[in-house]
Amino acid sequence: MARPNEEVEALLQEYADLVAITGGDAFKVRAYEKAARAIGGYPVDISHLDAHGLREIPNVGRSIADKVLEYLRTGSVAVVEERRAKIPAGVRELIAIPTLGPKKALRLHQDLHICSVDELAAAIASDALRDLKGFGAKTQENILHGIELLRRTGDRIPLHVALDTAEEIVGELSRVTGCRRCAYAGSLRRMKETVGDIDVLVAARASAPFMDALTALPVTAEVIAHGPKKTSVRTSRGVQVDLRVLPPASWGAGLQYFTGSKAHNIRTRTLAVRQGLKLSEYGLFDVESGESVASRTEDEVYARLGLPWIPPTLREDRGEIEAAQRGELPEVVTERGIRGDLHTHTDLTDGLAPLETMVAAAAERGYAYYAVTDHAPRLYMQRMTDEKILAQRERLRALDGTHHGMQLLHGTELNIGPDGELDWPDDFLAGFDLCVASLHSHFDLDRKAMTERLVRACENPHVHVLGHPTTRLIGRRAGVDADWDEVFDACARSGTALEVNAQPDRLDLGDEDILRARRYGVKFAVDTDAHSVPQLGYLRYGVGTAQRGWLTPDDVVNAWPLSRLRRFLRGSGRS
Ligand code: DGT
Ligand code: CA
Ligand code: CA
Ligand code: ZN
Repeated sequence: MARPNEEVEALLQEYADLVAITGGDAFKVRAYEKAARAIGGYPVDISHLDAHGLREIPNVGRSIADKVLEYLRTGSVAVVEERRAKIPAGVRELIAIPTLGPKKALRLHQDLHICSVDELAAAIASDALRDLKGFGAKTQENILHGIELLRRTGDRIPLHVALDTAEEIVGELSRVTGCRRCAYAGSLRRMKETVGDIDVLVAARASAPFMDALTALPVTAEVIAHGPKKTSVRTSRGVQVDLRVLPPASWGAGLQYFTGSKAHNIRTRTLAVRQGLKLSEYGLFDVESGESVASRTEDEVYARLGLPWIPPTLREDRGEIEAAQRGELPEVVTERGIRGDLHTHTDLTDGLAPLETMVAAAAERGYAYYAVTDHAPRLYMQRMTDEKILAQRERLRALDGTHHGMQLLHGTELNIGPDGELDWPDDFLAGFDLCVASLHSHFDLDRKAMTERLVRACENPHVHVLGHPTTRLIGRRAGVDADWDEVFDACARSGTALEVNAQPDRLDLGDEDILRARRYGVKFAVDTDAHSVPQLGYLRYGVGTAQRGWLTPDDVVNAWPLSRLRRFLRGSGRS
């Protein structure tokens, strides 16, 4: 398809969404949607057409043709810009939820200032829709279901959806009489960014009570297979769950086997064979005598293979077996090892909670320090001004140290312009303790321009963290195209940390990119980018991803004591 056609299709679809969400008439919305599809599917490059040619496209009348011409001539359309300015981009995301119409989306925005799907999910979780007319329990349930549908990425389930389900199921099965151990295994235990299905293991003498319990759980919508060794169900969210019950003596071997990955298991089995042993989900056996030599704990199984215990997040056959044999496994960063969050928002821009609430919640997590990084002026929906951010700084300074001694850093999330330029002049930037710089627009520059843009932003001495570097959205948007080796090298040289953004639909950088960036000696920041209190809890997904990228506390600037972090922020982190 010709590129201008695609661009105009997206623009008209966006206009339709904007009209719908601002309560415009349904006829107009449909007219723009139809025209969008027609132009997208039109076989001729529309940039070669005049007004007459455009109107030959089905569903394109004069008014739409005029807007297309305006776009082709100037690169934008005035009425679209006007509507855009009225509505945060995130609200448009809301009407993508299959069970939520534009009217309701608008209400959520106007009455509760909800601007994204994640915020909506958090609002429902915290019962914030309680008093909103037309949003009864049933409606909320439908919306949650719609959010799940939206988040499902192909056949694979996002990590956080799977984790919620798995924890609920493990909680239920742990209460069944006779349960010795219960845990989830598989790709979920390895914290992969999406999982195919959930593998749950139980250690018990009798399997039937657990198999029956799983099929009877409220979340179970359908029983796929029901047997003594394995039972598979599908939940109401469409997630498949495999339950296996193991004899207690086989727990360690079973957990090791079903945690995988398959590639890792092939390596451990080969190690076993070389020692005259056989490794299965039931144990590690001596081939000659048939006797079990290790099976109760994973530790025991790995030890008998001549290895230290390997963290599940490393079990991908990406060098962990060799590192373990050499005694050089990384001591991966843990959630407890993170001393502060360096990328968070408040209701001064698109966050849900006021500064005071976010700070109090962060302190509850036991952080030693915490940075507030609201959006900068260029993201003009957020209406940031110098006065507003300076007033926030005053409020923040007054709160500094008042919650369990937690130290506050005043920061901002800058927008990297098309040429790598930033929102504020250097002297203003110098007033911040910390600057995150991120891409929020112009995602389709060519590789060379994108690389230069990112490198230029990183080289600004006031930029400390490159936020969600690739800007991918898992299952929805690929990352931008850049020469990442060059960007990573620039980050290492300029002392700019790469973010591991913990938003579960971002996880950006992802594990593979982290592994690649690490080789340049780059430092990282594992941040939640929280827009609400519950999102501070997203940290676990960022830490899981950081572990999959083999990061240690030394690699992660927000695992450092504040004094070392401050040196890094002042620039002595630069080499
Ligand atoms: P997923 O569900 O696609 O995200 O990925 P996994 O890793 O959870 O894979 P799954 O659910 O098919 O199996 C769970 C674990 O069980 C897997 O990681 C390793 C182990 N496993 C399953 N089938 C095999 C197999 O044929 N050979 C070996 N060595 N291990 C297996
Ligand atoms: Ca699985
Ligand atoms: Ca499975
Ligand atoms: Zn942010």
